Amino acid sequence: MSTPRNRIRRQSAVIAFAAWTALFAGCASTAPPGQTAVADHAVVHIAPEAQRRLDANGADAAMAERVKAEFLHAWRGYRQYAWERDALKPLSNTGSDWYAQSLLMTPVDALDTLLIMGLTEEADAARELIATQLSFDRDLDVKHFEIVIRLLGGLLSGYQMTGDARLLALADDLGTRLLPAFDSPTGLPWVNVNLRTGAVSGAESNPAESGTLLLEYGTLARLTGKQVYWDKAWRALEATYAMRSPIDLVGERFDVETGRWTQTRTHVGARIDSYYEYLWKCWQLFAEPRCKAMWDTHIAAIHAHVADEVDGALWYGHVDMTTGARIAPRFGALDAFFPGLLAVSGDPDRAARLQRSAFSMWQAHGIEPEVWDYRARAVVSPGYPLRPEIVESTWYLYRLSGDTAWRDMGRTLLEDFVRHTRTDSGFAALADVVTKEQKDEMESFVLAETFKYFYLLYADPATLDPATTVLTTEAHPLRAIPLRP
Ligand code: DMJ
Repeated sequence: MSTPRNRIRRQSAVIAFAAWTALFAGCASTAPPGQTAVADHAVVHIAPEAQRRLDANGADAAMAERVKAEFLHAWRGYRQYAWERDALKPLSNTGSDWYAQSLLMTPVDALDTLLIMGLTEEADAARELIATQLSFDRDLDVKHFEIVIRLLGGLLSGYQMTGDARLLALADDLGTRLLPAFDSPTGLPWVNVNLRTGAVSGAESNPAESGTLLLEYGTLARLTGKQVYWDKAWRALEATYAMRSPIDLVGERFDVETGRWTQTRTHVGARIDSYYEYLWKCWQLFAEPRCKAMWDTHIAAIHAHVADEVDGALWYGHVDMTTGARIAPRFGALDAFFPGLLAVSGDPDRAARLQRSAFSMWQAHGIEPEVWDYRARAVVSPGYPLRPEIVESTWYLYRLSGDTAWRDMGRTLLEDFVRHTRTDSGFAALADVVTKEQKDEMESFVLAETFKYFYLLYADPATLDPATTVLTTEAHPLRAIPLRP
């Protein structure tokens, strides 16, 4: 029914969409000849009844403002106590760096969240800092995977949303400096690469680190016209897939020089998680059918061997990649991204069931642990570094169904999160979710991901459409434009 309230909601949705499209204007003209936008390629479908519910619900403005205020609390803490450093230490009110010199992790990771929340002044300050102070000409051995997902991803989304060519130039310079990481006998990337010399180290890697690269390098290839970025990341992805077991699963660790597994335990969590995520999202972003085929192979095997039913609840545990034999009933904060991936890839029933399981893990102590034994319902690893994954899944479930039960779940998550982790200057990781003892750490992904997903859950749904915009594993939004025609 067309009530004045609904009309206003629709109008604000149109305005928000126009604003989002404008944010991405910088990338609109950069597609090489013969390449087209992929609105008709959309592989994420929002059912008409879900869309009606989303339109009727609109924004929960009070909750969105509350999230924004909490985000600003942390951002201002970073500005006051840790400006120009990699991260804020939220108990001692100082800054910390990953390496001998800062690479501005927090501003680069947080820039697109500032833009999405409409915090223009703060976003401009962050962008000027990045454009004028960030240099990758440094004698630093950096973690290839982390630098790709946090910095390369953040620079690319920042460029696409602002059109600021300085961010693309930084991304291109960074990409060039990172490429030696792929110079192993197998094409699987070394763990570490020196930004100035290209020296590499760290032979024992894992599928997440070799398979969570294509969204960023592929987008960089499209924006710069340098095919080498796509080719290197593609070879690493294919090499990872080629190592799958006869039952189509991948293990937890391998050697990049030999291409042999050094740990054959498998699951959907740490060291594997985002490899699966990028197979689906590669299909979504680049319309690359080989990614879809790899995804189809793996997801069937995951349901066949990794899924576990316990007292009517769905979990995904730890099994052997070769035999499928069960090893341990373990799930955790990182695994909690999987309901979101199931939802966006078109499996809403399993997604909802697994999300309820993950929420039960959260509720056991009012904050989720890093690792949880879902049979004994006991904490295995007690830390909580303010991870976003369970919030990410809550957003996907809401955004694809319009069911406000997920917003209610998100409210509990937010209240618990703020109650147990807020400090005078930001939010502190927990050393132990049982005792709630805090640690002097606030990872950059708190501002890149955790608060972004909380905000999207309550903002106008037109703020970000998951059918046309792909969020990287670090929640950096990239537009769905293919690499090839
Ligand atoms: C982030 O850096 C990314 O989401 C990554 O894929 C997994 N770990 C953290 C957040 O928990």
